[in-house]
Amino acid sequence: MTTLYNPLINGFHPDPSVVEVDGVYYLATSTFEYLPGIPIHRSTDFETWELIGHVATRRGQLDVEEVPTAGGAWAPTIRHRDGVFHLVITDAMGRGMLHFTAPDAAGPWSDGDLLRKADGSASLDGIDPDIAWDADGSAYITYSGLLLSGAEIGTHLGIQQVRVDLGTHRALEEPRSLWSGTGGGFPEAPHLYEVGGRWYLMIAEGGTERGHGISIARGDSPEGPFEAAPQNPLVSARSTTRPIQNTGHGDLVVGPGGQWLCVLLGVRPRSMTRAFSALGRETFVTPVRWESDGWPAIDPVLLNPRPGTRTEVTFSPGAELDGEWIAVRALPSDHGDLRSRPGWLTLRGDGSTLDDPRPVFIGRRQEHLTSTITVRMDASSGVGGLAVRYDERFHVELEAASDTITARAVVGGLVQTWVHPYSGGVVELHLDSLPPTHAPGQTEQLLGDEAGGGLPRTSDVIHLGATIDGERVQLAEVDGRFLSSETTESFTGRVVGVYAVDGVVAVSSWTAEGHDD
Ligand code: 6LW
Repeated sequence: MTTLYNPLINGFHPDPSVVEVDGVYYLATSTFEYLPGIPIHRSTDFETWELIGHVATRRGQLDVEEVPTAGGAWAPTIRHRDGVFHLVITDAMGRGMLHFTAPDAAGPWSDGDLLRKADGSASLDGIDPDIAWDADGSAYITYSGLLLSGAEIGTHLGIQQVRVDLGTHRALEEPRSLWSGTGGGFPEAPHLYEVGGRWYLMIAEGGTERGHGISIARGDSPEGPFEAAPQNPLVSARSTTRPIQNTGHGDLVVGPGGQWLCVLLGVRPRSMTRAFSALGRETFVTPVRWESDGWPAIDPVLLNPRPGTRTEVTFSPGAELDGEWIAVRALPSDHGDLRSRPGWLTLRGDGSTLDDPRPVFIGRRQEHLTSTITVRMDASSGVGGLAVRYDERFHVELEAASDTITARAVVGGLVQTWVHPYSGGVVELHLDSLPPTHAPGQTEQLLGDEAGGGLPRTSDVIHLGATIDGERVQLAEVDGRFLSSETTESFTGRVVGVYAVDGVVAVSSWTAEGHDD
């Protein structure tokens, strides 16, 4: 019996799509302006997932170097046919709608071909492409007709579909409109499945926030017409107090033992009714049953976190940066150098800061609601530190310079700093995300009983500290709601990383420990 852990993949991993090939599952998620883009996780049992590679590992596959924040790699569909993996995605505000292929899901993947309109003039207009083939081998691209450029930016044309020639990557016809849900906003994330001789069109609707849900319709052909299921939405956490909210944008697969499963995105908000999701959108899974009337039923998404983890990263000579490192509009290898100083990760500042679109920053997703991260850093020849970021406008950091350590919170353009003197040299920096408590002076984090318990009033509290000459000092505490997907209005999530502003900054170890109890 498979244990379905939830989250299935912890940390910023939205818009999951999954395919089964010879009993092995391959799952892809969105990465927006981060590189490498589009991680592929593999599992043989749906319990243990391993990061095996990324689709976008080379410059030019995605045009994210210049995309605005929240642009870039949006919502993949991964499929497999005749020995080839196919992945379609939108490089939003970048290249457009793309088709990648690879013989092995671990990569290398192709450069990516633009899926063009029938006249060849430009990319198909829309997001969230699905790829499916009918019995004759015709390839269908079904997508969400949200316009992301031009005078009519923001206009939504509903769910659209074209047949494409995968040789020329041109549409073979003008887009047709398909069933677009039960009336919820943002019909998106369409996937087409042929099951038992019928075609099912599953979509997300209601927007990717609290109203999110999944609905389905069916017809005799991939082109429709489609008849809506009477029980839509099949899954949604809207108007519930479930710990996993915003559930939607899913993909179906036959899991181990023939059990149908739906992978989907969700968030784990904490606090009272207006709650905050520190980590952003993560990947979850839930069982699917086919009823006798030929409609699928999707179970509510139940919380079932894995045990906590401890990750230690050292930078031994000859090693490469592992695949969990990501960078903003750049590859981690553009910033992180393991050769100059053996045993250390060296970053060279170029004057840019975390407020800039391309900071000298490499990081890893915050994976747990309770998380402590420590780095050992030498900033004796530069200025740099340890940061948690959502984007350029929302970040919190500890920054070491020659004679000071500065804690800084940047929240939508508002800046607060706390400065602590030190004598320079190697320092340990600590960035902890802890549950709200009744710590002295922190009673505002809870509502209710002063003696203990009480209702949390935020997602978490970010503690910023440093160990200097063997002594730990606490520089600041920052309310975690300021770095949540709700406050930042972000499609991404928390990424914690090291950065350099000026000169040379080196890191000898990274330790991340956390749990979701
Ligand atoms: C994605 C859309 C959505 O393209 O958010 O929740 C967008 N779903 O389907 C970005 O992830």
